Amino acid sequence: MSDTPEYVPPKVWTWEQQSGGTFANINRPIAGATHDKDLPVGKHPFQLYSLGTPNGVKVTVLFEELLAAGVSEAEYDAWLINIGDGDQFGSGFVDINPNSKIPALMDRSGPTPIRVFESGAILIHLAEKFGKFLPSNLNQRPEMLSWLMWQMGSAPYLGGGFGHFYAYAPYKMEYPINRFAMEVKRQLDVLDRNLSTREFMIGDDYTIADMAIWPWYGNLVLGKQYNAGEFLDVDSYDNVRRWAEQLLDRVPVQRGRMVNRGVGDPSEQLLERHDASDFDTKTQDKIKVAENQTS
Ligand SMILES: N[C@@H](CCC(=O)N[C@@H](CS)C(=O)NCC(=O)O)C(=O)O
Repeated sequence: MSDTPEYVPPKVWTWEQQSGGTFANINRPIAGATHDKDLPVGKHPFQLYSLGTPNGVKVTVLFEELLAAGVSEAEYDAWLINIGDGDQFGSGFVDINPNSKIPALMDRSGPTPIRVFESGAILIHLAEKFGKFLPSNLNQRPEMLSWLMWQMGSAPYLGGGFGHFYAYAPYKMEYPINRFAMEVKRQLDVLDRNLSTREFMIGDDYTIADMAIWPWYGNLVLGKQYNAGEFLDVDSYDNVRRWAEQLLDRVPVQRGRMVNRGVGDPSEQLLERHDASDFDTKTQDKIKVAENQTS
């Protein structure tokens, strides 16, 4: 091993705040709220408190897909939770998600508001509520749930494991980068083999399993995650790439990935979404950018 001297764990672990790395300022070993802060409530039946990270994008893609499919009851307000500023530790947010992670949803469509946290639970709740983006054949429901749960269990190896050590850790460490690169490439191969015989994750039906997997592994093979496309040789996963591009061609996916996004091309960022017309302003911005580039 070429990097750091061997670490000898102490008898009892203690919290070293100065451990470094991106996001070190928000990581702490204690749950619960750090400050009082009520959450805003908009006019729509669904109030989403989120950020345009892969876990957040799963849910905004589903909302945009539902609206595009004509489910007008799925109108939503998407409020920005800036995790870098610690918004996830505000009392109002913790009331909805005791785990202090985005995305968190309040379903205010009925007489009693219902909280839902964990992106997979939110996807299932909405898909079941509106009877959309679930398999048309009931026998395929276990297959859909299997891939959805596969995503929920696998992505932490990609994000918390590979992404953390490759992109966010204070210095590069060979052992964890090797360990997690190996696992992520195995996961990509799992997807590639599945998508070699199927158009979507479970076959002919586009479901919430695709919407859950795309923001993580789709973005990875499109070279949009951790700047690691070349390192992981993502171009070798032809079937995942074909599927990822196919999803990116969908307008609701393009819209969903803009919502609560605060990084990248400004014309692709919609910090908060309260109305379908919010996207039109962004389209105008894009046209202006294109016109300036050609003039
Ligand atoms: N299993 C959760 C994971 C959610 C999650 O990790 N969210 C991250 C952003 S992608 C977060 O809110 N991090 C804030 C923090 O760790 O304090 C889900 O799928 O909803």
